[in-house]
Amino acid sequence: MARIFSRNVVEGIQFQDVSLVPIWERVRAGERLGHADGVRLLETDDFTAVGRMGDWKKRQVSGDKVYFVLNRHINPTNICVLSCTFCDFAKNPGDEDAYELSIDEILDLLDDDMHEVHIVGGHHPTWPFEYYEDIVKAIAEKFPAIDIKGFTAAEIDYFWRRWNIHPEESLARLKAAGLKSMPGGGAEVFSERVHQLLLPGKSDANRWIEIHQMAHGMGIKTNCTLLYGHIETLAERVDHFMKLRETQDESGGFLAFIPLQYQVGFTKLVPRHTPPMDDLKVIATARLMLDNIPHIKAYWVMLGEGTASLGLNFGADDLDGTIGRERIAHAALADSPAGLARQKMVRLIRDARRTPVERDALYNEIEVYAN
Ligand code: V47
Repeated sequence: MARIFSRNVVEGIQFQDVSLVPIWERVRAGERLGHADGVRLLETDDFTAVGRMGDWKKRQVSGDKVYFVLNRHINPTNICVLSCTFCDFAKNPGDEDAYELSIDEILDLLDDDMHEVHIVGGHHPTWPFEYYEDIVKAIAEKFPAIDIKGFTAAEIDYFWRRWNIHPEESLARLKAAGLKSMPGGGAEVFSERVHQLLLPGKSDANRWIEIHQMAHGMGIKTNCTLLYGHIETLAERVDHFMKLRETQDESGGFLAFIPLQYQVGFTKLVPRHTPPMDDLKVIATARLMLDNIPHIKAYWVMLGEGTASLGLNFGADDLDGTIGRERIAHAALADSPAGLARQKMVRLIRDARRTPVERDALYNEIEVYAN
């Protein structure tokens, strides 16, 4: 029997799933979406309509532009006191593949062309806080043109738990040393159920939010993330979006949201990673729900280059950066390359029929690559 599709075209979008039409009407009217809307967007098979809505919303914010940055991810150590069940990166001291980078080794990974360094590492059992401060100082001194984006809220909380250095103090000292912004990692999923199952012992949702709000209050911009595609439910993903949106209403310092697709690696919480259709719906739903966060990244390292480039038509306006030698996703067997050249970033963005814009960590434009 022939399958009959409805032919509902509303304001330029053809809907196969007519339950999305009221959502589209609210998006066009500039109204906030609710929890049920978010779940509907993630559930539906009409992913092209979801993508068109996400793209429309993206264009309201950044037009045709898609940002990228010449950057380098540096993970100073993989030695970590935690054993989060989704993480392949963390090692114990003495493990064959455990490593610790010296400040000179870190400086050797950077060069003058770069505009951002992203620093995230394990919760090291004995490295004093001053070592992190010295890393930031040394980079700021040798490479004044590189914006330093470093330390997840979970690491800032660990400095408190391990060394009794209050987050306000560690953030102030890191800022004085040269820290410009903070990455969004460590948020995982703001669900107490998931937290208990996957990361007991790591700082929880309230603490993550508190530290980001503290940073915002001190003029430090931050990013935010969601780790999805493991044991979380669709409703828990949407709860997470709503909490991020509330946080941003209050303190306003999030620059970008990055959906992190769970890399199955050796931890295998689920048999396979999420299919591209789900990744694209997560990007579009984030764009539509997070109406107060300006940038949404399609993180090519975890999504792969193809899905990331498609994500630029589903509401994402940022491809992150060239990255250099990424270790967290690659420890979990990500099959993307470890880094991409500037020309490759430009090509992925042009493939998506968008205008590449090179930026710094704070989204100041460095160069627009006219098409
Ligand atoms: O905090 C760990 C996650 C994060 C796995 O702010 C995993 O601009 C997937 O936060 N599969 C680090 N994810 C990456 C991160 C990030 C990346 C790019 C840009 C920005 C930004 C932030 O990766 C960790 C954790 O949430 N993670 N293991 C895994 N198996």
